[in-house]
Amino acid sequence: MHASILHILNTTKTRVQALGPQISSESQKMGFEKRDFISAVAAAKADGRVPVIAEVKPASPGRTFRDISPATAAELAWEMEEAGAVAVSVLTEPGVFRGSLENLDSVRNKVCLPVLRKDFIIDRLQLEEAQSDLVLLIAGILGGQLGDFVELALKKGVEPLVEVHNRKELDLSLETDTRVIGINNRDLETLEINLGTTEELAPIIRECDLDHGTRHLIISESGMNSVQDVRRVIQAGADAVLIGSALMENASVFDKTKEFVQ
Ligand code: IGP
Repeated sequence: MHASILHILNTTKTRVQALGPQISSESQKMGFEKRDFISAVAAAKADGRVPVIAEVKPASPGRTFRDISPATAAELAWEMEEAGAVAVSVLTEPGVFRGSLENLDSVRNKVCLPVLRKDFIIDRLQLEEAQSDLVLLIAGILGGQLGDFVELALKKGVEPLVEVHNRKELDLSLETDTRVIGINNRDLETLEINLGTTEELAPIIRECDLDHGTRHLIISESGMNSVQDVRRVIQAGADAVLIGSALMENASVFDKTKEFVQ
């Protein structure tokens, strides 16, 4: 793991330890109607849009994009929705990524799209502390606990998006009941990008689907800056793409999202 990721895991652990008494899962459930990501992707494909999960990300290791208050997050998400994005991803990790649960709530109240919680989930209490339609589960962090977290999310009615970066993590994820697999083109040890990761792993998922009569949704994540990049990973077999930095860097999130959606 890269030093910044190890730092996040440590601070997350400390934060989660303080969490217990605040959580009330019963009150959380009230009025929450899950938005279906899988059919949103199918609908986008049916009307010829590239399924783009657009990410609200204030910062990433070594980079700051913009200050994002809950009001700003809602505005950005609205631009993403107007431009045809299929879902919105919201960073909630408060340290290195400068995200917040308030941004997540604010986005979900503003738009009708499914919302993904992007964080470093290491404890089941984190699944109680917020409401989202999808939750990121990172295979390289959860290891042998991955299957349990997938079950827990499914039981709560939250769609797990299991993130993998190599063959070993992919094999682990294929043993779980997840329907959505994210192939992260960024290596969490070096933070380097290689879109070839999607080209290597997507065909393995497709082959496994053929053998087992399953149908996973494949999300290619990270490092896409151009329409060509997006075409490349879709060509490799991705059903959807997850894009953050390229949108956050652009003066117009609407225009840039639209460019990717086409
Ligand atoms: C977006 P990019 O390169 O477009 O900003 O990447 C997203 O994939 C990235 O933010 C991400 C991430 C993560 C962030 C992928 N996996 C895990 C935090 C935690």
